[in-house]
Amino acid sequence: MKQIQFPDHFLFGAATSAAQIEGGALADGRGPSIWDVFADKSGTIADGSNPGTACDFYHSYKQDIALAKKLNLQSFRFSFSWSRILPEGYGKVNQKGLDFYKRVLEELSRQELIPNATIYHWDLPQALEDQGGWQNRDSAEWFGEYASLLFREFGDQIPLWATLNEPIAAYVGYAQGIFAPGYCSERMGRQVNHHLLLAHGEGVRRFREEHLKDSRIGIVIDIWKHHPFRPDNPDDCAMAELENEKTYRSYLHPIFHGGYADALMQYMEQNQCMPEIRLGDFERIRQPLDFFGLNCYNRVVDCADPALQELENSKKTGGNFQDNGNEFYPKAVYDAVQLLRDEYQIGIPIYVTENGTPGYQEAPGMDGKVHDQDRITYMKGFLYWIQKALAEGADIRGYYAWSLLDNWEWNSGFGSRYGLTYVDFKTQQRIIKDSGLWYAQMIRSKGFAYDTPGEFEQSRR
Ligand code: IFM
Repeated sequence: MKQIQFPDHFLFGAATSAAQIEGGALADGRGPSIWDVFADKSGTIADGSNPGTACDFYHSYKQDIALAKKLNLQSFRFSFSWSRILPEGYGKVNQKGLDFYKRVLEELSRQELIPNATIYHWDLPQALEDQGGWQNRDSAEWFGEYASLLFREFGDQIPLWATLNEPIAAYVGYAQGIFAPGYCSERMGRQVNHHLLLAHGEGVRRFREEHLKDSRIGIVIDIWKHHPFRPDNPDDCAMAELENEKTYRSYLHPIFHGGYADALMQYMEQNQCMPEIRLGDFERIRQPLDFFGLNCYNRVVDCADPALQELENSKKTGGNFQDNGNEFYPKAVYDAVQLLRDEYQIGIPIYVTENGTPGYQEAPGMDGKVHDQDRITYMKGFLYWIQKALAEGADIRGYYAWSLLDNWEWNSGFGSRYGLTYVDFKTQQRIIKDSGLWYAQMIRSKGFAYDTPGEFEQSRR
């Protein structure tokens, strides 16, 4: 047996987001978000559900924070619901909304859990969407006002702040139609991306204005690196390369290099989807950051031949595919860290702010327990590669499992369970899964034993 050991100061936690766990959609003056409205349109959510109740964290936050403590978590990652605090998106503040987060922060402090807060995790107030949402260039100002309010109310109590979580979700919502608000225009998608980047820059600028002594700010971006299915096939390689540009690099480049990469500019020109970019925009976007939040779940394999791709997709069982049909490729996190270090020379600490895998048929067995061995294997694999990057000098400071609880998984509804804890959405009963028990034990000893590196190192695609 071999042993993986993390340094004492390495932070372990779990991540959540407001729209996915809180519920209380109509409670105490909250305004609707784009996801409340989108979910109520027919055919948008796989099981026809909406986030109205979700895990009812709005009412059960005390028990859930106690649960996080029971799992030995050191940090709790959550997001603020913009429309709970500013139902109209700006202007009049809903004091009851602020009070809820005060209570959550008090409870985290009582349980000695370090708060890690995201300002925006996909749930734009519908009132702002009614004014064009992220398509409106004013969105950067709206976001700035909201962020300043949070910094003034909670600044010092939160050591880790992130402006945005996975800005690509807005692109999916405006360009691909499968996320809220449900538009299908590449041009809109590229424009909203640009506005989210401006909002991010504005949020960081506002943060610096507050001179918070013990708090740091960053952004959370998901890196799903695209690989060619046939590495010696030029079409597959070109396809993967372009996808890398269109996805995570479209954020990393402006944030760290102060502009869009040539390949993306060319793509946007050729496809008539160039966003309106004003003089000075990239200076606003490229603000020095204190840390980088990396969300990493997997890689994507691209094949230019649709028939071959389909054949490949149909083989997704056994081998290095998990029972949920996803490829087991834990090296994805190592690749992402390398990319941040080599291509972007980021030079700031990295936190892995999300990592997890869904179960579609998970339910308690006859013994009342949830045996999710695949999830344990998945986490071990990613932690193995994180440890390897650390050993090679990467400055990775922490790891957050996605997620503390099964929750409302956006357009997949309740059918896609990512939790360390099983949630019965009818009774709101919680059952810690085997993965939660394993994680708690792993955190206690800051490490785990494994058989051979081969378990995690091979890609048997
Ligand atoms: O549930 C989402 C989360 O909101 C953002 N990152 C990916 C998770 C799993 O799909």
